[in-house]
Amino acid sequence: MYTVAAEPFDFTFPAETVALIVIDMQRDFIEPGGFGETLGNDVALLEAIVPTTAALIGLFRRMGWPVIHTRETHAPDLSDCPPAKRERGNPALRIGDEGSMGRILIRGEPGADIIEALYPVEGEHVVDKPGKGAFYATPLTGILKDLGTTHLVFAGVTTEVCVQTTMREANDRGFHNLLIEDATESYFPAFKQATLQMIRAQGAIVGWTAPFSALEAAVSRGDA
Ligand code: C5J
Repeated sequence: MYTVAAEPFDFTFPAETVALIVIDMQRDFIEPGGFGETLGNDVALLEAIVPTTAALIGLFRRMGWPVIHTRETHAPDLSDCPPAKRERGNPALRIGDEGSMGRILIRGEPGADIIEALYPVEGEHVVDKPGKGAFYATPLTGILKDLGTTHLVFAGVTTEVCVQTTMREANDRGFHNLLIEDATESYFPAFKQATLQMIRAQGAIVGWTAPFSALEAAVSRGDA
């Protein structure tokens, strides 16, 4: 078992059954001109976690542990995008509209793809999800079952929306969840901090949180 100095207490995981889920590190959320910016957000905040997230993915790849990427995307005909989602609010551009990186959050469009710095390599699963949670209407449950996964490490954006929703879904399905604090971000720093607190409250009610350095240190100490 590897032991990570985490909050609210140590997170232990077996090498054989751990997997990393990187949530929605897509151009539409992180790069100027994408969906995130059309909603009025400062996308630079999200870009800041790219180096740590790259290091985290690199660690899993070196260890030979599975890496799963998710993308929040919809079919070109929007058949998997409920009007309640598309029509919500007053954004400059809605899901499916033509933006500077193609149609917003549409599968196959440049903006819906994962940013170059974190691009999946051959053999890594990429899960397209129409909702905020990665378990809803996706093959993720089957992928994790086939891998034999019991423990999940999380990274990605945004902390309080797709990351937190997926962690709660995973928690209800019996997974042990660790969120890497400096590999997740929100357009609203206060929401990120509140989410970290919510996740680890009441004795890790949803999961654990730790900085990437704590995971690195655990891996350096080795399996014990
Ligand atoms: C949002 C996400 N925030 N990936 N999506 O709409 O968190």
